[in-house]
Amino acid sequence: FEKEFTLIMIKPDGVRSGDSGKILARIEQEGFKIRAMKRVRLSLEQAQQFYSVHAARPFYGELCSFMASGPVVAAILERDNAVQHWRDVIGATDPAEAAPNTIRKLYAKSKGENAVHGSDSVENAKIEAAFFFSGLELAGQ
Ligand code: DAT
Ligand code: MG
Repeated sequence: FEKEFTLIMIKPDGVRSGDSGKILARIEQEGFKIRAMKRVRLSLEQAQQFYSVHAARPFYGELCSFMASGPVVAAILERDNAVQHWRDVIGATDPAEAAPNTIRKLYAKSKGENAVHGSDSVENAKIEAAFFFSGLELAGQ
């Protein structure tokens, strides 16, 4: 990619509530290029692997079963400052604390079911992109 990228997900609650289209429109309004995208349902084991950094946290079990409860939309988004810009667009983890007009303020229900994911660093964006997408899927992007 020419610019920075981040790995995002529309989580099962966002897909279930029919907000995927609005979130994808927001992605393009914010100047991101969608470089790869897929809709997949994670197994419990895959959710546990994706969130393994949180394995010791008390909410880990609940988080992983929620993430495996229905399909997610995963995408690689490219833009200047992609990681931080997406974190700004989604807002705080807890929608009650998220700024006005952020995706979590608009669409999330709770701290646990908060509509979207975003990588927290450029390094983790690479790891998370490789979790969802193969080199073949990214070739020619
Ligand atoms: P973020 O998704 O904003 O990067 P995180 O990495 O701290 O937040 O946590 C990952 C996910 O775990 C988060 O999106 C929702 C869930 N989670 C975090 N803190 C929680 C809590 N206190 N109670 C329930 N779920 C929580
Ligand atoms: Mg995080």
